[in-house]
Amino acid sequence: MTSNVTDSIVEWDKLEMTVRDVVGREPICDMHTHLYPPTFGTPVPNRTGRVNASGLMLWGIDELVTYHYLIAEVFRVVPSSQLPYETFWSWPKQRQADHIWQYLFVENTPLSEACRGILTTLTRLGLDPNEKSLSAYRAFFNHQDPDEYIDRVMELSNVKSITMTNAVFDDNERNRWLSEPTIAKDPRFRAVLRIDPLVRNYPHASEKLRRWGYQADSKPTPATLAEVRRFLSDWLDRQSAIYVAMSLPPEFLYPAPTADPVAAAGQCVLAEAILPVCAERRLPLALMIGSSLQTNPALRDAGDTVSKGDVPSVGRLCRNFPNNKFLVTMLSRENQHELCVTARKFGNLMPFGCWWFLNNPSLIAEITEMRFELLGRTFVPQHSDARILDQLIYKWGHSREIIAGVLTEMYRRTARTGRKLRLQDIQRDTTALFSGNFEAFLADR
Ligand code: RAT
Ligand code: ZN
Repeated sequence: MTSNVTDSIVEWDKLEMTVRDVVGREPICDMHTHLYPPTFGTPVPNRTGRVNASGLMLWGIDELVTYHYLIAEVFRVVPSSQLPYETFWSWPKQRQADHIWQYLFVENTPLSEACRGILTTLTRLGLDPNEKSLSAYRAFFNHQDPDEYIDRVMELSNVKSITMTNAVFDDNERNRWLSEPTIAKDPRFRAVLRIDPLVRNYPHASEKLRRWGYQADSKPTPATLAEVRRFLSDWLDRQSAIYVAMSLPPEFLYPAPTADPVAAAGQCVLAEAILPVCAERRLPLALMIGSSLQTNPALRDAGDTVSKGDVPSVGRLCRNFPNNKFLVTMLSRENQHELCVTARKFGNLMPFGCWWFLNNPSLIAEITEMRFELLGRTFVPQHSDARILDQLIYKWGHSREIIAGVLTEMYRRTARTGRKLRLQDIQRDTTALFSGNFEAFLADR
């Protein structure tokens, strides 16, 4: 684009079209997913024939349709009184997928965001979303090569970089890193060290640390904390992780209540091992706050829920650890305003994404508008949280559309004051929102 084009003032009646065009063309850096490259194995049948039952790279129709959001939804339509949870879980994945397709897509109108996502994905892949069974889709996916298919999905979703979630306390994942040191050399993917158990349940995590050769007592003594720091350093080096992450329960408080020894131990590990290691390496710590695990354990991965977290605790962490950088997302709608206000007070806090149960059009629009109003463009509006590769297509397709709509409205308000908007302003803001703010936060030393 020549400079006089980018310098040109965008006319009022072209504003929406221009914003949608710029936002649609902007490559995305997806800062939180649960996606993996093929080196981590894939359980999905495909034309390479390299199928690995415990593989972590999930993609294809059966994975898409059995996404845990849809499992929760199918039990609304066919409740456990008609189909016991254990019966559903005993079925092979294909049968589970057939059941979900039948009840959420064939016998009912797919209205929910997770259902609509499947339809968007199929359509963008050139498939007809009206099929009565999954067989035509299966035939399509069986003909894909996982590695080439990643390129196709990244192109369709216009995602330039995928950030993984590398859960080191998951034995399947951990063993893969240990047995194959070059496992994460795929330039399309970046690693993130995920360490929930260290803070959520340190005494339990310490048992694993001991098994792995770290002299970590179940109480966080000074010698133990040094060993936890050594463990973190080993894994940060092994993964070349770009940040450290954990999800925390709604009850998370800083400082931790002294009457709760597990929370107190977790806080000690956070304050004296995790945060110092992050500060020393200038790596952000991502806190994802508000997930209550297993409110209905029979639903397994679909059984978690949301409650309000404590935003003042986030503020206290930002204030007491000024040399740390915090990426924070909160699961409860009610926490969003306080989180924005806290971000106005602390430059080392970057709010990000509309997480999980917030990843719905009405809530993305509301939260994004509020963030613009309180923070200008200094936030990361969205991450996909995709667990299944193909979801990038719909999660980003849907979010781009909503963010472009909100951004247009913000520009209209600004333009109404008499301020002129140039194409380059729109381009600069869009790049900041979809990759620049995150990259700058990572790079800020
Ligand atoms: O959104 C999800 O798929 C959740 O199950 C969680 O994985 C959550 O995103 C997390 O990272 O803990
Ligand atoms: Zn996640």
